[in-house]
Order: sequence, then structure tokens, then C-alpha cells
Amino acid sequence: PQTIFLKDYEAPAFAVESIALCFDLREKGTRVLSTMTVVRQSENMPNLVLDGDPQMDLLSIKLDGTPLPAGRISRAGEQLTIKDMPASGVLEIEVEIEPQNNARLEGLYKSGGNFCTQCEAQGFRNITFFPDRPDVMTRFTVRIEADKAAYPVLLSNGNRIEQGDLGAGRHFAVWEDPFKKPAYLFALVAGDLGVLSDQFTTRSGRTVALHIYAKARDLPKCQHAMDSLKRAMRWDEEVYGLEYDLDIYNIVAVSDFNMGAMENKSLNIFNTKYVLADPQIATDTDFDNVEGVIAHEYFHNWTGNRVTCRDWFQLSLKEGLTVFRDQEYSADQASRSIKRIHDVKTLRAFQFPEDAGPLAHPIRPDSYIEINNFYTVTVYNKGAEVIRMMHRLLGVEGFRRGMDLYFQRHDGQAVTCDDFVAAMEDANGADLGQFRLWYAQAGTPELTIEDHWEESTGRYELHIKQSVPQTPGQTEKAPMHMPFLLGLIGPNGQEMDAELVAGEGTRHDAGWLLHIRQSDNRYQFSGLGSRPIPSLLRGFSAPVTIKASLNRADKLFLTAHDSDPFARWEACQDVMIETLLDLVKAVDAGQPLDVGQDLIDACEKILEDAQSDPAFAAELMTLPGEAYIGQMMDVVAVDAIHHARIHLRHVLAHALESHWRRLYREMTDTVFGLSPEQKSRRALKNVALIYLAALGDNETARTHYAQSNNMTDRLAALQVLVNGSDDAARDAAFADFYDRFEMEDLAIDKWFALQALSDKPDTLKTVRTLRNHSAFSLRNPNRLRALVGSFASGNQLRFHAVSGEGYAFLSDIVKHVDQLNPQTAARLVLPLIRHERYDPVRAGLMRKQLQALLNVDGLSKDVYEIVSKSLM
Ligand code: HT7
Ligand code: ZN
Repeated sequence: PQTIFLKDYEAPAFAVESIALCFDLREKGTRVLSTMTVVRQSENMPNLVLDGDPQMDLLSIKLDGTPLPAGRISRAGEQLTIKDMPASGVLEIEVEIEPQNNARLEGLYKSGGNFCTQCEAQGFRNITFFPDRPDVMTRFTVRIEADKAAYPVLLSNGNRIEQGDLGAGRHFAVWEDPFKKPAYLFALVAGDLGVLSDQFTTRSGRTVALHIYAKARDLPKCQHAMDSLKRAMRWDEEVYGLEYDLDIYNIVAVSDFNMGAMENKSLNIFNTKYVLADPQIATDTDFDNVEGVIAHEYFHNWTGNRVTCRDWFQLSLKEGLTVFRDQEYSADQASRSIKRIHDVKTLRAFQFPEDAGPLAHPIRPDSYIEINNFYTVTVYNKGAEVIRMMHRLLGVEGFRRGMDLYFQRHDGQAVTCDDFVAAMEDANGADLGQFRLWYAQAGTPELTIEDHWEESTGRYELHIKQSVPQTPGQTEKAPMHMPFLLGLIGPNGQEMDAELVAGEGTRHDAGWLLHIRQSDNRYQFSGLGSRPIPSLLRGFSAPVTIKASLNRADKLFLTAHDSDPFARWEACQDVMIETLLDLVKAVDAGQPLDVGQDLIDACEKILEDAQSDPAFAAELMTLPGEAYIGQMMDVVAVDAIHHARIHLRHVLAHALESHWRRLYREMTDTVFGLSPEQKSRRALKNVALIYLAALGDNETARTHYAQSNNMTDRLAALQVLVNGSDDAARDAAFADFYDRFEMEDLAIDKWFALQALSDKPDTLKTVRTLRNHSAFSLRNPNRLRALVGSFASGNQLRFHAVSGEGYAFLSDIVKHVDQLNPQTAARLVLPLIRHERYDPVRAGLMRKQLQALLNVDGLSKDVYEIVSKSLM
């Protein structure tokens, strides 16, 4: 397969002024007629090259009304070339495609009997021939014809300008989008769907009709999405002055979807997982996720659609920025600190490993084989951290000035990450020259921090060194510019007053904002009456790792006193990690396991104070996951990590038993509600349940399940039961769950996932059995991710069983899925690629499976790219 390089970018040779598409939707074979006006942009490129799926059936092609002779066209691979194209002309192309057989879920396909599209990144080329690149923007008019009884709803982008009957049971609709857009934002839906409608009045007084389409029986579950949409629309007006720009905003929920959702102009298409939510089928986390994704796709209307990407290397231009915007939106809805903790956990759990592994790439990659493989946590979440750092460096108002200038300069254009940074610089008179390295260098920077206290002068020095690790293809790294938020805390737990006398930094409402620019940085503070305890990297102000000389007592002091909630949580997690790593060593050495009374005391204090912010206490008391503990080790000690974690939980359960029992009682509400306070109490109640189960108390979980009146509680009980010793209770609960929710796909996904996550020794056997369950299908990405994804990426203990059976199971699934849906297969295979992190036996078994995949005939370029890079 061919590698595409950023350095080879060339502006398009032809512009497309407008395109009219006519879809004749049929059960077998859909015809698409495209009429486009094409205008030359560059004198020295005589040929017009269009992208198109090699399988697509080209029925006819005319230029200015005349069929093109065979000699003027050539077709090779994904490209159709029209030789000696005049300076301008009208091209009419008719193709036939087979949406009914499209299991890749890219282009036009069928989901639940309805037609829908997914064109990002390069799906439009499966629908018709077109210059399928984001810098070719055009005006779309779309006519859809279909059977009226089977497909009463016909939707595309923009405004519906015509509709009517055609006879023979067929009807049509014509949609016109007044905004120029790239083909990746094109969308079409035709189906039998119900609709939930509402409206929103923009701050300038325009009325926007809002519609959420879903299966009729699911409409009652769409209200939360609708409310979230309206909140997001208002937020974007208030925070960025950005208004919605059309009179209609449609969302369609489909159950077969490769990713979360898609921001097609005025016709978002969503995975049902991110639209449907009611307390019976969705957990509190699901509610938050729906709200976040609804907001994310809405925010794309400006950051992505009005201003789009010049090429796919610039993907973080829209994704990093839009993730930052949705994170901030969510932070404003409930608890800012808990949102930050969750976002950092995600970054550490998924992006840090990616950045340290064989697929490490900068947020603006230099090359790719398959662009779908670059919708990564690096481009999205590290990309958002990079935007967050600019936000921190420039301040709220400076960042807003930069955004305003960005839209002023680039509305209606396809631009680069550099254009974005330039707008931030120019609006603020700032120099982000060194900062731009974040776009180009991969790898998580490592900070090593030492401090020095001089009693006689009252001076305190922080010495911060940075290094950026080598990553594939990048051996030389330059130091980066990053904001480092620091607090200095006195013995009474209060912030200390000080003067910064050496090093670059400014006072900040959350402490000191230090600038790190060099490999070696020194900061000196004077005017301190006693040695401060440093609160480092408050709010996780830069996406880095830290090795600091803080001792355990200092960290526990911060756990109790830091005014920055993120730093408090971080200090507590640090002590837990340190404890767990000691326990792992002791397990391996067969030595007695000791947790340390100081940690128990700190946890007791947390539980005593838990009432004031139960969700925060729940976060503090949630132990780091097994995979994250593994990341802290040179070689992942799969079994010892599991034992160490169970032991720590057991000790904290017993030592604090009375608190757990009290909190479980006190946090139980009789009436269910979704207010932030009620969700917060539920979070702590369900953490208490985990600790009570660690006492060997099966009864509480059984009753918890029986009495639960919402999915959050029900799932919490199942999570405990699936790992517990009471097999009868577990089987009964799982059987009840299945019967209760058989008709609810999203709930049944949870049923599959929970069983795959069990730490029981026979979990792989269960997963194999479930693979043959009548409700399982390799064609549905949600189901696949629920069963196979959960097992391989969420169950370190059982997936990495030293027998290698977990690896063999995954590679077999990947092989089969690759024939149907390469994009999803390439994501499923990821848990196999970090073989170098494991002992030689496991590493060898993982490589063996990867090698076997590489030898599969007809392997997709999606899977090939991931697997081959992991074996380099
Ligand atoms: N921009 C959307 C990306 C997306 C996507 C990409 C490739 C293949 C399928 C896809 N579905 C959605 C989603 C987003 O970031 O908002
Ligand atoms: Zn996005």
C-alpha cells in the first residue's frame, strides 16, 4: 500500500463550483447521477483526476452533454482520469452502487433497514466520482427518490426546497445547502423514522427547527439529546459568540456506525449510543457522554464546517479544537474538576500508551497509509490538550480574540493548523514559534523535578528538566514550550505568598504560571517563611509525565490540603500507585503485603469529609486501573498487578468498613433523579458498593440489583456480581437483565461487555460462547466493541493470559471482521500491538498472531498499516 506524505501536498488543479446529485434508491442497486461544474485552477495540469471506489460501476460519463470517448478516460485503482479537460465544463456521471451490501459502513449503506451515509474521511468516493479531498468545497443540491412506504423520511444537507410524489409508490425530496462544503460533510438519510421536534431561538432572534430522528419506539429516549443540543447552542453563543447559521438542524440516530457521530452540515448522523438516553437503559456516564457528543458535533458547525481542514494531516485543526470546546462545555454543566479528572484519565489510559508505542505520531502526522487510522486519541485528545495550553498561555480573553480572528480570516476556507496558531499569535501579539513544536513532535514529554529550600535566605528553587522521548521516525527532539501551573503550600495548608525572582512566570489566580521552554529550567522564589510543599502541574496544565522528588508524606499532605482539586486527586492517586507498585513487588517476591497506615488514614479523612462533594470522594477512592498500573512498569506484571489491586481494595474495605456501610446508607436516595447532586451521590454509593463487596458481602450487591430502578445502579451491581463468588446470584442477575432488556440494543451491549470484563478464570470461554450468541454479530460495531473490544482492551488479566489464547481469539476475530469492515478491524487489533511491554513469552505469542495477520490474503490497508508498523 502507498504512503501519503504531508510534504507532497499540492493545491487542487480543479475547483467544483456546484454539484447536483440525484439518488434513485432501490433495494438492489442504487443509481447516482452527478452533474458538476468544474473549473481549472492551475494551467499546468491538463487532466482532471477524480476519486472513486474501484468496485463502483461507472454507467456513463458526459462532458458538456456529450459522452466522453473511451480514449479520454482512464481508470486505475481509486482514480478516474479525464484527459485534456477544458478550462471549465459540466460533467455528468452516472454510477450504480450497492448500499445494501456495504458492510464497511463508509459511503452509502443500510442500517436497520434505512439508508444512511458516512463520508468522512473518504466515503464520498464510494458514492460517486469526485475530487474527494477537504480543500475542494462546493455547493450541493441533492434529489432523493425512493419508495414512499419504506422510506417516508428523505433527508440531506441544508434546506428542503421541493418534495412530492412520483407515482408507483415512490416519492422525492430536493435539498439545497447554501454553504460550500467538502464532500466529507455530505449526508443523506432515507428511512422509516420517527421524529422529536423542538426549536431554538438564536440570540439574534432567528428560529431554528430542531429535529431528532430515530426509530419511533426510541423517541422518548431522545429528550436528553434535544435538551443538550439547546444548551450547547446557547453556550456557543455565550462563550464564543457563535450562532447557528441555518433554519434547520437535523440529527439522525443509527445503530450501525463505525464511530460516535458525524457532523455533516445540518444533518448530523449519530451512533444511537450517543443519542438515546433514559434512566432505564443509560447510566449517568452515558447521559454525560450523550451530552458531550451532541455538543461536540454541534460545535463542529463552526470549528470544522465553516472553517474546515486543507488536508487530512490537519485533522487536529478541527478535532483537537472541537474536543477542547466540548470538554469546556461539559465542565460548565456540572463539576469542572471532575470533568478534568475524567479527561486526564482518558488521556493517560489511551493517548499516553499510543504516544509511547509503535504508532506514536504527532497531532499533525507527517504521513499515513490509511487516514481512518489517524482518528486517534493523539489527534483528538492530545490535540485538545495543545489547544488548552494555548488557552492557558493566552488567557480566556486572549484565546477568544484569537478565535474571533481565526473566523474573521478563514470563514468558508479550508486551512491548516499553522493558520490557527497564526491567528492566536496575531490577535495577541504573541510568539508561539516554539509552541508549534507540539504539532510536529510526537511523544509525551517527561519532566524531572527537584527542589531546594534554603532556610537562611527563605529562598525556594524548583529545577525542572524536560526531555521528549524518541518515537518512530523521530530520534532528535527539541525542547517544547509549555505552561506549568504551580502552587506553593505552607504548613498550615494555605497558599504561600512569594516573589518569583528567577525564571519565567507570572502570578495566576490558581498559583504561578511558569513557562517551561528549555531542557533545563530553574525558578527561584523568595520571601517564604518556611519550606513550601509544591503543588505541581495544577489542573494538568500540560500533557506530560512527571518524576518529582516529593515524598509520600508531602503527597498525603497535598491530598488533604491542596486547593486545586485536580492536584489533590493526583497526589492521592500517586500514593496509591506507589503503594500498588510496592505490593506488586511483594507479590512477585512472595513477601508479606503491607499497605501503610498513612494511606488508610488519608482515605479515612476523605470518607469523613465525603458529604460535601461525594463524586469527588468517589474519584479519590477509585483505585488506578490495572492497565494504568502496568504502564508504570518496565514489564507489565499481569497477574501480580491484579493481586496487588485486589489486596489494596480489600485492606481499604476492611479498615474503613464502618465508613463504607454508613456512606452506602447515606448516599442512597429513595427518589431517582438526574441532578448533579443526585448523580454525585450515586457515584459514591456505587464506589461504596465495590468496597462492601470486597468484604465478601454478596448480599448487598444482590439486593442492590433487585432494588435498582435505574441503569447506573443496576450496572454497578452487575459489575460486582460478575466478579463475585456467588455464582447463582450472578447467573440470576444476568438472566434477569437479558430478559428485561432483550429489545434494547444498547443495554444488551452492556450485558456482553460486563461478561467480557469479568476477572473469572473462565472469561475467555464465556466470551467464545457469547460470540455464538444469537444476539451477537460481527457486522455491528457496537456489539463487536462490547464483547471483543471490552475483553481485549479492558480485561488485562484475562486477555493477556500467558497461554496466548486471548491473543489467538482476537486475531481470529480481526481476520473475519477485516473482510467486512476494515476500519473497525483496525481498531480492534490495537491491544495486540504493544508486545514490547510484556515478558518474552507473552510478547512472542502476540507477535506470532500479528505475523499471522500480516500473512492473511487480501488484508485491508487499514489493518496492514497498524500491524506492519507494530512489527517494525
Ligand atoms: N468527525 C467525525 C469523524 C468520524 C469518522 C471518521 C472516519 C470514519 C467514520 C467516522 N465517523 C465519524 C466525528 C467527530 O469527530 O466528530
Ligand atoms: Zn469531531
